[in-house]
Amino acid sequence: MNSADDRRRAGYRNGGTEVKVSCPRLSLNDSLEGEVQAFLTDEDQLHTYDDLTKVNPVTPTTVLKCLQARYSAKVFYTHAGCTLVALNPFQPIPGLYSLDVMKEYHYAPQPQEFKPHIFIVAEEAYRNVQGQLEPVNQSLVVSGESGAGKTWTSRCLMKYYATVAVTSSVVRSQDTVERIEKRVLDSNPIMEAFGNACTLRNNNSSRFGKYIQLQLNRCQLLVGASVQTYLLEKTRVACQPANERNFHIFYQMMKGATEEQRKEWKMLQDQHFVWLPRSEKTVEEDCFNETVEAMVHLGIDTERQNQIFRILAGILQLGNVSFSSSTDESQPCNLDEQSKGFLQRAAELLQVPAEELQTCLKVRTLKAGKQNVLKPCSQAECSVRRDCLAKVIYAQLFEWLVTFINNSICADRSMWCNFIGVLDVYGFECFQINNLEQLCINYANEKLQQHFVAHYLRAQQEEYVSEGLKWSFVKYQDNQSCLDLIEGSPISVFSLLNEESRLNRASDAKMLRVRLEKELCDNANISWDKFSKVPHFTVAHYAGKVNYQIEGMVEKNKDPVPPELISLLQKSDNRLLQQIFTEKEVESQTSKGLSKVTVVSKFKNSLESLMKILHSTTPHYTRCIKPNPDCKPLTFRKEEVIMQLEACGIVETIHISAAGFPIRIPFKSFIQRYGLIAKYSGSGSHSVDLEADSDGVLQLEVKNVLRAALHCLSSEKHSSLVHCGRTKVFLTQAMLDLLEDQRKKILSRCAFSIQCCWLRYQ
Ligand code: AOV
Ligand code: MG
Repeated sequence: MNSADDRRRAGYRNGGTEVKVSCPRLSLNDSLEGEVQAFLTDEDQLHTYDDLTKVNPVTPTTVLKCLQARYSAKVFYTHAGCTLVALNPFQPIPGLYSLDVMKEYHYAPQPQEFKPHIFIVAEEAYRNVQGQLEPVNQSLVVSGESGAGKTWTSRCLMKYYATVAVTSSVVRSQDTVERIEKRVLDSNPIMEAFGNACTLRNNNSSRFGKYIQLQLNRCQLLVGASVQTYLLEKTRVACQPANERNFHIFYQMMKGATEEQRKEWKMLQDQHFVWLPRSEKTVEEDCFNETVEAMVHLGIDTERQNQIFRILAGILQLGNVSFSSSTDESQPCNLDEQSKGFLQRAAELLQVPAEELQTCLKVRTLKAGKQNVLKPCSQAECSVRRDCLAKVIYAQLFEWLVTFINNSICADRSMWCNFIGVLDVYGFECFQINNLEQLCINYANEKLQQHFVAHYLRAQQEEYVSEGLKWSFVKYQDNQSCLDLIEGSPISVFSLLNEESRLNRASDAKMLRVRLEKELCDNANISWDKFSKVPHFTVAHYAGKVNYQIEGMVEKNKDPVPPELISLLQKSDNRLLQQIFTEKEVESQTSKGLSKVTVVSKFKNSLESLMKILHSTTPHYTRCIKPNPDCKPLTFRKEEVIMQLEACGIVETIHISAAGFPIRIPFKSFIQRYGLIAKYSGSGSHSVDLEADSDGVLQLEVKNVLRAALHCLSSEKHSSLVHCGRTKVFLTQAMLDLLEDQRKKILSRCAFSIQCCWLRYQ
């Protein structure tokens, strides 16, 4: 017995037991109404069910009720077969993640016997790494919508390993032990400062996806880690949605800088920066020291820090530069006095020549043969170039930080043999307006869902096999057709988008719309509303339909960076800027490489590498659920939760279960309830292959009952509605109804006879 599924199968879990039977013997007191309730979960007991798949019947409604009952009882974790569902408490729960609790789960012979907890998942993965025959890498996939608790959960998992995977008796330099676990944990505040922001949905929303691999040596000790990030939302630097904020680091600097730093970074105490909007929410901004401390631990020295903060301060100054059109169209735009000052300061902080910066923002250099032709940009174009400069600097700085962190925490390949990966990615998104970002995010979720379903089906199939059932899920249709629509070849949304990006046509949105309609009309997963004013296409994802706006998609996919801006940054006296832009071959400059470097191509490639890693590991899924949109404690909004259960595939897996045999009744309970059918139907035996070959007494009795029941129905076809396993009977809902019907008939017949006897006796 090596896997968690095996242990669960063997009934190791406490609470939430199988089916309860309340009617063991035929008696006058048997109620004829609502008896099937005996097999269905008692609503008063719902909160005791530790596994949603054990609720009978397994339907979205019962699952929802169970989660609600548990949330009210302040129980936040529940298993759903091989998945863990984590409800966000939105308040600190004292002791839930304490060191003692970690130890309890870590040292327990069977942690699965304890209450569901994220530490069970952590510990299971930790034990699985060793494997029985050979070590197996593990992946912990954490998903859920914005604010559901993915990052919190990922941090919990990292803390768990940074605690249990270092307290070994193996003698090592204390210094190394402290340094590595601390450094791994210190990567969090840095990445969150630079990659998280306050949004409408979450005060600390991660604006990038992250996969961190915790590297373990032969003794299962944490010796290092490596981080891979995905799709940073760089547009936020220059454009923050209404009532949302820029990345935390800017606010931390504004609040935490010393007087001296403020002077150096040209940030006055209450200076207004256009790119630093204040939202109505109160946000924790006092983390500057923590971020700086983490930087120090990871080896970012004061000089480097200063280069980083000067760049960030330069970006803020850039945001205050605004352009006004020139009266003469052949002349570049103008800057008012204030903007000139901001531009000057931006140039000083970015350490580039101010004149050149101004020209780069206002004038485009076009190639005409061997000659360069200068063309003044319109007011709007100037703003686009300014934003583009800020975005490219921030994105490259973030990438540099991730590389630096990796160099600092990654162990030499010879030092580690296995890893546990933690994946914290954005969940399925469906907003009022969805564009390329949402298409990429939802595409990633489709990929993960496919992986999840395959894993889930395997687990289900394994249970059937261990019970001696031959049934298989061949009929189940997965989401491949949606993935084909998005990324398939030769024609898909991505391929058309890339082609339009390469063709560089003026009317790209119109062309894209026409081509999507014409070339993908056969795919059932895409549709259009021909009467809609805003051109869009609708994709039917596994989690629901999403409308994607076509306008702007091609441009976003091209993500062009004017080469003049890159050359300018390469000339910077800021050593860091110089380094990141010289080292980086800016791919978009070469038209040849364009198809490779479009946003979707890059994203598809990085996702494919991720999927390859996931496929090579044993996955563990945690689905975080946000019980209400206002982030309030103790508030459970059913409609919100069911939508999330749908979006994370729990409902889908419930449907898959339902496609098989959603009702599983242990032999003993089955006989107690339906034994009367064999006893009172007076039927002979009916030849049905019940598939089980074990000769257990209980199994024979079950077979007798089933024979009797099926004989009454005198129909062979019903035999496919039930399977007799080694320890349980597997039933479809239809079969359960039939058995209940028969039972009811027998009960009323008996009740009638007793009544007659009684009357006669009278
Ligand atoms: P997310 O990662 O899923 O959203 P977070 O992990 O940032 O969500 O969680 C949002 C907030 O919920 C946290 O800041 C905590 O205040 C609270 N929270 C989450 N889990 C717990 C818990 N187990 N106990 C107490 N409070 C919790 V996003 O990154 O926006 O998709 O991008
Ligand atoms: Mg997050």
